Amino acid sequence: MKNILVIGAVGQIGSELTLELRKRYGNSNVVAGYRATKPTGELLESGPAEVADATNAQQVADVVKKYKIDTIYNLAAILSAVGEAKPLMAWQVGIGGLMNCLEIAREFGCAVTTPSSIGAFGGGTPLDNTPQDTIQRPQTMYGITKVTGELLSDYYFRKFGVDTRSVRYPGIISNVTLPGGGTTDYAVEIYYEAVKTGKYTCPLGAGTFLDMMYMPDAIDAAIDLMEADPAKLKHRNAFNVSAMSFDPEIIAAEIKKHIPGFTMDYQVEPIKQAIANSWPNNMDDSCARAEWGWNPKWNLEKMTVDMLKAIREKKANGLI
Ligand code: AKB
Repeated sequence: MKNILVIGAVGQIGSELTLELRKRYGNSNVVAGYRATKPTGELLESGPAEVADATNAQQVADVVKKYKIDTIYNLAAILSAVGEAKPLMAWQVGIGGLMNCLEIAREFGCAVTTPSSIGAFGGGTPLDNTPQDTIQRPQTMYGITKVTGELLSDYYFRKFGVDTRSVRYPGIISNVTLPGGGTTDYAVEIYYEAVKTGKYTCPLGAGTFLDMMYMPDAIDAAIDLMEADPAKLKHRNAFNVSAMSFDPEIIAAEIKKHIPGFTMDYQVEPIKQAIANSWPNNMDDSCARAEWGWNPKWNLEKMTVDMLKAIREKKANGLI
């Protein structure tokens, strides 16, 4: 990777991934691609930023040509809960955007990574220790775009030699940019509410186990996979990766260790609950470990300390 374009650079993952890529590959070599919201602060000041809407092939191609891009991180997506409200938009962004990236990558010789997700599972997938290769019949539009994305990415690799690789992310927990419209967002919101108000109303019921990961591990996964020796990759799109699995009771109990007065109640949102019920409780990520050395560093205990510290700082600085 020499010249990198991050599409979706102002989003939850993009805002942190872009800065980490700049640290590792040089500020001027990583372009922050955005659609409607221009980057601000360090993201804008530390390197190039360009309008690059994944659904606009010309815009993306122009940026790829201008900066001699060799690697595209395509993070444009409509997450699972919003995807159920806006299925056509979810398809247009998820698959229209991906097809543009794949075609541009074919023409200009770029590598492409488009994260898949636990959303790619469902409809008969074994939910415990979910295998790398298993049944994928998701019933959400988000999941359908993720499975289709995995297949298209494999197709472009086999048919045209485009270097496509990706991970299946679990819920990503972070404290820089909020997620939006996902089923796993509760695991971010709970920390903010714990610090701001000391209480949280959870949209998923007790006993709903889901895979999760702290942002630093998510960023390492994205970069390490793109740096991996291709000769060692038996799989490509997409690798199960996980760092922890918990339900709302477990994360709430962990927060309570630091904020003893914290309380949580439940108001289950049926659409989110149905989605969560169809997703793995915990994935088997042994292929990622064996093929490219995946090894997460953060568990629930360590992450909780770090999340609460960061959010308390935001509160002290009047940012939340
Ligand atoms: C969502 O909840 O939609 C996402 C995901 C797990 O892909 N965070």
